Amino acid sequence: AATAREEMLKVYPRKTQRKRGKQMLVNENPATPAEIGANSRTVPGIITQRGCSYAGCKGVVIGPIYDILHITHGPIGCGWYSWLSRRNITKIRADGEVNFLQYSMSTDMQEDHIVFGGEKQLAAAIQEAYDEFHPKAISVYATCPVGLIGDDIHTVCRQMKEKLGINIFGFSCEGYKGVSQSAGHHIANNGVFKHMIGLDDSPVEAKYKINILGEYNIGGDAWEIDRVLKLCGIHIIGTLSGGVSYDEICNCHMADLNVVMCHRSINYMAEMMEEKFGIPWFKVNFIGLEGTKKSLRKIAQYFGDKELIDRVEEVIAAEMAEVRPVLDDIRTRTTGKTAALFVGGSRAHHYQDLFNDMDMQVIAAGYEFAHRDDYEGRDVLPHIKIDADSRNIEELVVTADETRFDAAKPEKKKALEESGFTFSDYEGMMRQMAKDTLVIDDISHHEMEKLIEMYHPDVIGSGIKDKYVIEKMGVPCKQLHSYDYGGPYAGFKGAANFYKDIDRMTSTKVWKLARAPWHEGGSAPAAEKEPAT
Ligand code: CFM
Ligand code: HCA
Repeated sequence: AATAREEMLKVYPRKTQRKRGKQMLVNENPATPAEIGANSRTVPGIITQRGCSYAGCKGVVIGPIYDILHITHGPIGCGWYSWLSRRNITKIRADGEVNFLQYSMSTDMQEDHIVFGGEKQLAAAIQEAYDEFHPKAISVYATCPVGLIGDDIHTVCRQMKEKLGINIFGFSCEGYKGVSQSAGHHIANNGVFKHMIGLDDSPVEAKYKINILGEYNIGGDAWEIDRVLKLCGIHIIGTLSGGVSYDEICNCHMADLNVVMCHRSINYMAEMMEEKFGIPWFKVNFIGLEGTKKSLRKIAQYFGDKELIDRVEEVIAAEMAEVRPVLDDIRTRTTGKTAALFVGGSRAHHYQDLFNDMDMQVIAAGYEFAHRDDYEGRDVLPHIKIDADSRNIEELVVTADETRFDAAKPEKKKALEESGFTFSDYEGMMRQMAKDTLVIDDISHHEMEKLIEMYHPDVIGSGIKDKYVIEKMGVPCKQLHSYDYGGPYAGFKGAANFYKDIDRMTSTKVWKLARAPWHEGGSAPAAEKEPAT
């Protein structure tokens, strides 16, 4: 692994070597992870897979709320780019509901708006959208040029909110706001918290009420999680923000517990809801059989009712009886194969569990934009240096709600903690990875090519920006963002889907037959070379 790392760094100028060197580690002591350089600017000229702050705010966190109208204030490209390109799927679940996600609304800024200002255009767009659709709420997203010319989207939103009498709010999520989409997550969390959370105090009639935070229903994952929890008798008030409605979000502070799937995109919300309402949170993972079982058991333990604990065991037994034979069969072909995962800010970790289920080894992994805590665990939080790029993003000061803070919850939390139960926890990716595996933050195309040449993994989990580069080198690539039209991969049925897809991809001989034109008469395709160890 150390040689591979050196090989990757070799071509860079000295200054880049120093910077990238900190972002690429050999995981020498998994139990005490080394410090990794993360959440810093990509070196100009390096081909990165990262996105922008607008993508993280509109595309990822708020965009999936299906019955509010999302208006992109900017040139049409930004609205176009984020128009159904992420697979956060939705359906209407009750009579009278609306789903606006098939629309892409934009102010379609032109040159004269950049020169003379686009505020009038924005007010007109909100009016037009309101007249046409009469939504419950409208949210407005600023793109790079809007921030550069200084359009005051928040005043426009406030004025239109007064005029139309519906909830209208804006996000200053200009693409350049941070070093990646991660900044947009934080901006989105702040906005959802300020403008939606806590608006509706209607009681929810259910014995065990939770929210799932950081689950976006890619390929139907949230529906599978919902199915399993329903079988157990656990009620989800809101899934933030997969397949979720405006009303559910306004009401989700009525939950007993928040469980967090994607720590990177939504840890801010979990913390703020605890401070304001007293709702405790812990990390779960519904990707992989072990993670799913562990997460269900932990939720049952939190409530502590024997009836629920028993019910969860019954559900696990019944679901495992279905998926175990699938896994047993597939393992005969996947055992010992290798994988590398480079995805976003949580999946490069979560999906290791599914590969472990299949007895496959993850030889290298990394996030695109996660922070040190997602690599090394939340215990490093006090030691993370705040730089100019992160200081850019507002930190909300949150205090306990005078009437709605439920003091019984922190008491319950304390009692459970005394018995060894953990809350507000995330141990990060590196602790779970094997010794001497490679950990690479914000991997570049050059490093990916070197990795393939040296390790030739049986499959790589990544995204659209490098999928075909990888496949041209004779390695199958599973998109772990969109699932390549597949999924769900969460929960029990999702795990079975994943095993089957990976089995197909790693068992076919087609990759060995792929011969790129430049190989004609030249060197053999990578697939025929012996993998390095
Ligand atoms: Fe969280 Fe996500 Fe991810 Fe993410 Fe994303 Fe995504 Fe992702 Mo693409 S919220 S960090 S910003 S799990 S869109 S659903 S797949 S990069 S690993
Ligand atoms: C985003 C969205 C994305 C991109 C996926 C990819 C997604 O970052 O703006 O690069 O393949 O999941 O759709 O992460």
